[in-house]
Amino acid sequence: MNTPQDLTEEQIKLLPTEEEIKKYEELGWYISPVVIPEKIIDESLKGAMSFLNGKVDFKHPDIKGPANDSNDGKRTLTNNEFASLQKKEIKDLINYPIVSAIAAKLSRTEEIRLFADALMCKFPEKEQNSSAFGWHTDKAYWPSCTSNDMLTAWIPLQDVTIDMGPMIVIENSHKWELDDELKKYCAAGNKDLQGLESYLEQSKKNYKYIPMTLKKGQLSFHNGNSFHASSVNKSNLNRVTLTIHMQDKKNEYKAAYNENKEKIIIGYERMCRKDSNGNPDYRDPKIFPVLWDGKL
Ligand SMILES: O=C(O)CCC(=O)C(=O)O
Ligand SMILES: [Fe+2]
Repeated sequence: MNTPQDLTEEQIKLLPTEEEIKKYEELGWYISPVVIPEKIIDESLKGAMSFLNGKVDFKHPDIKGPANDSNDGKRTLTNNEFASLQKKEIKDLINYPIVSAIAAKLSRTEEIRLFADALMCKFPEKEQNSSAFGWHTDKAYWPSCTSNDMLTAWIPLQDVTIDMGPMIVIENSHKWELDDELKKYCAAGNKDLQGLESYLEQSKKNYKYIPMTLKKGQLSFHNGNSFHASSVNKSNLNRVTLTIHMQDKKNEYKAAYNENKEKIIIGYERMCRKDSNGNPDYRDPKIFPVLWDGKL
C-alpha cells in the first residue's frame, strides 16, 4: 500500500492539476506525462513475457472465471486477469506509487483499491481481425459495483503507435445513457468495430475518438463508463499493456440481476471472501488490496 510519503517532490509535481482533474471529469479520459521510469517498464515487460511463457512467481487463488490465457503460439491476443497475483514484476508495477496516486487525484478519493488487472499481449497480425477488442465500458461488466467513479489505468510496456492498435476512448461517452441499441454493439468480445460507428453517425453526431498513442512511461486513465475499444496490431512489434481496474473508496457491492431475475456473479466474486451477509467483500485484501491510502 502506498501513502503520500511514498512520492518524491518531483513525482508530486507530475500529478494532475485541478484543471486537469476537471477536464478528466468532463471528457472521461486523461493521459499522464512520462511518470514511470524506463527501467521499471523494461523489467515489467521482461516479467510479462516470462509469465506468458509459463513462469509464475506466487501461489495464488484459482483464477476461476476471469481470463487466464496461455500463450499457445497461435493466439493473436492473450488476456490474463490478475497477473499481479501471479508474477512479481506485474505486482511491482501495480504498486508503483504514482499510478494509484494519479487515480486517487482523478477520482477525488483518499483510497484506491485494486478491482482487477489484465495483462494483454496483441501480437502482430496482418490478415485476420482476431486481436481487435470490441467496444465496451468497463462498468457494464460490473453491475454489482455502486460507484460511478471507478476508473482504469492503461499502461503500455513499450511505445504504442497508431499502427499497433492502441486503445481508443470515445470522449464524453461516460455521460451517455445506455439505450438498448447502444448496448447491442458493445461487448469486449465483439470484434465488429464498425457496428457502433454507424450508430454513432446517426445518434451522436459529434463523437470524437481519442487514440491512446503513448510513449513508454506514460499511462492513460478512463472512467468506468467511458466507451473504448482497440483494433488489430498491424506493426511488427508486440503490443503489451497492463490494464488496472480500480475502486475508489466508496465503492461497495450491491446485488444486481439479469433480465431473467438471476443474480449476476462477476468473475472476481468467485475468488474473494464473503462479508457477514454472505455477499462478496470488495475489501478483501487478498484480491482487492488497497493500493493508495491518503489525502493528496
Ligand atoms: O488494451 C485494450 O485494447 C483494451 C483495454 C481495456 O479494455 C481496458 O483497459 O479497460
Ligand atoms: Fe476495458
